Amino acid sequence: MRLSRYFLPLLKETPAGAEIVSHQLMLRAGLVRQTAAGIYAWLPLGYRVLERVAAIVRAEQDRVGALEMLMPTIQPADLWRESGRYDAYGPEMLRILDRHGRDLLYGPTNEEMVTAIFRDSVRSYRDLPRILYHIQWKFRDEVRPRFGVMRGREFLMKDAYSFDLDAAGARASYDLMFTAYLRTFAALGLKAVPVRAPTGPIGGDLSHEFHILASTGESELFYDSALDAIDPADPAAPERLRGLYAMEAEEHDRLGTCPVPPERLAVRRGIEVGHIFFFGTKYTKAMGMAVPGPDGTMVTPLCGSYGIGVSRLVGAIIEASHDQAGIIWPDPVAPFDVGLLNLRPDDPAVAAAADALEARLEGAGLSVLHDDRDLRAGEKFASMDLIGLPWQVAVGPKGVAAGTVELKRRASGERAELSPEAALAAIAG
Ligand code: P5A
Repeated sequence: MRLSRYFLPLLKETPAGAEIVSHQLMLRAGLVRQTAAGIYAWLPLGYRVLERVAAIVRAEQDRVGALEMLMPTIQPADLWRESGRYDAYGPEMLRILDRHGRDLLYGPTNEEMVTAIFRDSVRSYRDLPRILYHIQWKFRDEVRPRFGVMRGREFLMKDAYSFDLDAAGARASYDLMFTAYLRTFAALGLKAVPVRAPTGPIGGDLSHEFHILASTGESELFYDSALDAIDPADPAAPERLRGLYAMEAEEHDRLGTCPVPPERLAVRRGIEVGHIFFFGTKYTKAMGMAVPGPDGTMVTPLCGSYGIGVSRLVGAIIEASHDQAGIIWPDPVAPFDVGLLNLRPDDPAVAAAADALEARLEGAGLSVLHDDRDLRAGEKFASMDLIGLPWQVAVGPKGVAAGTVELKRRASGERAELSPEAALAAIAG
């Protein structure tokens, strides 16, 4: 992809009103633009990241047998009257009137809708267990949308819903999702800490939040400092993370006695990127779902719901991975694998070498953003650092004469003069 034909509106200055680094960098690096308070348009570069994050979330849901579907954003109010949440949800719900005077709403979550859909088609216990999910935009009219996509009003969520016949099955579904979540965050290159949590307006008996540790997080966490030594890339990381103590401040205080000795207890802030709930028959009972069990008696299915903030994750990843110069994308979510810098677009030999290298990189299955713009080299390097692609390859007149390019790894800053073949081999790993 040639940058001269791309849409990448970079900002030199830190935009006023963007309080935290991820919000500043998302605006400066041309990933998003705000269109109304708490509502964002995803520009081409940002949308590629959002899609890659969603793809990883999807792969881990599919892997545990959850079934993808797509429910609409707009829901009829009557569904929520059935569960009793229409009035209870309050001003966070965006309520809409259609031309016939019927009450609609922009869905803040989908427990009611999925329960109604499943209820209307489920015939017997053989149709259970099932986990259904979708990745869809939600709207919550937050009092104080802030921190960019981190606390938006419109945001992308992966929400899954499990239906089980008995408590043991429901617990197994919950554990399956718990494991899928730890795998998802690890695959995104993140260390996410599971935290026992209160259930809030979703309701229910058992709940965990998943937090990325970052100073700008909205929650204060007490945790076993053994967590700090865990490398998210370690295949055993999910199991270790599962076992260690971590609690939100309020819950930690309520507990009174802490199982972790004081010298091992750490306090840091966390960004909640996922939240799972087991709430039993809360919605199935209120909405009249019952299926004939194996012995013919009617059974009310037990349910859980499982959310991941897909758009919030993009901000959280930047909070966890940036430096003074800009974003440092973890390889699995980077919008392009390689930033190719043509340092002298006016020099035909350099342009030919850069074009040839772009073709070879793409031929090897790598995605390339080729900066062929007529700008000073310094500005090109600064732009590439800002947008944070994992690899940079610079092609200039001296290198072309010597048969080399300069390869830089964004995360470590390490540079090397190599032949184009060697650079390709290093990137392709
Ligand atoms: C679980 C799935 C639910 O809504 N119902 C369906 C349950 N849970 S939740 O905790 O309220 O939200 C799930 C995740 O969505 C993200 N999130 C947000 N992201 C950006 N802006 C917001 N205003 C916002 N609100 C919630 C969080 O990552 C949360 O964990």
